[in-house]
Amino acid sequence: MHLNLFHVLQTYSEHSVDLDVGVPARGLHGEAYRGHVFWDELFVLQLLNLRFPELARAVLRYRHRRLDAARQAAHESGLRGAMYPWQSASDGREESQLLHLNPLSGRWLPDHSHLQRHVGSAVAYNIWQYYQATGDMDFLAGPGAEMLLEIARFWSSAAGYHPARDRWSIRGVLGPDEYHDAYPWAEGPGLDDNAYTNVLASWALTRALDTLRLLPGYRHDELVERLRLDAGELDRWREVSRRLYVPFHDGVLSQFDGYERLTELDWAAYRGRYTDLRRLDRILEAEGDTVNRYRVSKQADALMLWYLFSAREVRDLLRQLGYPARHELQRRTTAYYLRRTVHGSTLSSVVHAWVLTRSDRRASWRYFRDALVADLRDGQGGTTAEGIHLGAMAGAVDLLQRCYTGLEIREDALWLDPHLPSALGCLTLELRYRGHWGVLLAVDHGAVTVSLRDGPQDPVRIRLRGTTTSVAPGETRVLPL
Ligand code: IFM
Repeated sequence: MHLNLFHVLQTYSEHSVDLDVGVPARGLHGEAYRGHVFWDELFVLQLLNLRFPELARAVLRYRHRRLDAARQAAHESGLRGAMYPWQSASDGREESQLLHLNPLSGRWLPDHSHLQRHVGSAVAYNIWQYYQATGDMDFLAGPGAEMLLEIARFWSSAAGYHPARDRWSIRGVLGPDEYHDAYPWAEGPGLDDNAYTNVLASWALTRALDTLRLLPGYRHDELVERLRLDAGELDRWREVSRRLYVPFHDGVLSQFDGYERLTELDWAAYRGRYTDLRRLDRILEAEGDTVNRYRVSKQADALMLWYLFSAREVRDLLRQLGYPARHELQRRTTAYYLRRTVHGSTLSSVVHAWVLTRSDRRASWRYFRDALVADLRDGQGGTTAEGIHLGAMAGAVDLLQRCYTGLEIREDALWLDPHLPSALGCLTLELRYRGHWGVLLAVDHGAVTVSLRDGPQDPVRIRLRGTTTSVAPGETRVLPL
């Protein structure tokens, strides 16, 4: 765990605060992906928000400096707002490759990964979480709001009305699962209504509207005028945020519309023939087939929703969209995709450890350990020499920080709901939260102890399983579980 944190802090330290630093997927440790920035900061910033918030803010400012490039990208695609690129480098343009090599077949193949449009939502999510952790209204009212509003504008313009369904759709995109880039029955690339993309777009639109309400009056008026936001556009945001289409099949979230038309892979046959299925896409292509035909995933996609949001929040998001999500949706969806996922990305272990915490603690612990040692053991097929997997390194530490403690920031309180794996006797953390330099949490199987360093700040409200306790600076409270 210390090594993981060390890797994160090798990339960032207080010396990076004033630098123009983003989150290259492989840290500053190697040349993989030519140092490109993807969406991996989604797995890194949640850790930094509660430990080194000024670093999280520096990374968000990096995105803000590239807002014009994202606006330009949207404009060139005939859309409005800001379209953050899937892969980018220093000038913020799209840098995704157009071809990639399958070493198994020796063929160069078209690469459509730039259609992963969900990066902007990751930026929006990070802005909101940073604001929740710090209460930094200067940032929210400044660069934060500008990015949030432009990202919301992008989603609203990317959504098209589907009259037969009386719903809005986002078509021609890819989700986080990079295996699927086209329908096997279609000529062109792109998939429709990726559940993760749509739910997050709805969330981003709602947060942008909330942000407008939160802004100080002068800043609200200035942004509305400068971005030329009128009532008609805001009405459309409201409408799209409530009526985006989300596909379901067999009582689970569908990764994208039409997923149920794909074929089941003969897993037993493939497991018999190959020892490692993580690059099933390459295996199938080399056999003259395509992974697009099958219900298989490289990494967590729909399940990302339960990584970013609590079960209750996912239910609320789906209900806002008019889908009466039941309690068992998470369990069923997790079991469904888990059976069909090969974890070809280290990020997948982080997400699965997270979503399995409550339903299968032992499995969660296994995935946690996979993420934790991914670079120590060079577990991703010899790729660590090209750079560490920063998202997995930070994500593994964050599993201890927020997942196993059940830590969330909601309604101006720290919510806790610990579910420690049995292998963990006790967890102690020192966090920063809204101006408090030392919120000490000690969590074991019987109690949570919260201590606040002395100082002039307001008390912190702790919500533990239905009870709210206020802890003042200098105070220690033991809260039994
Ligand atoms: O961003 C990730 C992606 O989700 C999976 N492939 C590697 C990328 C860079 O880490």
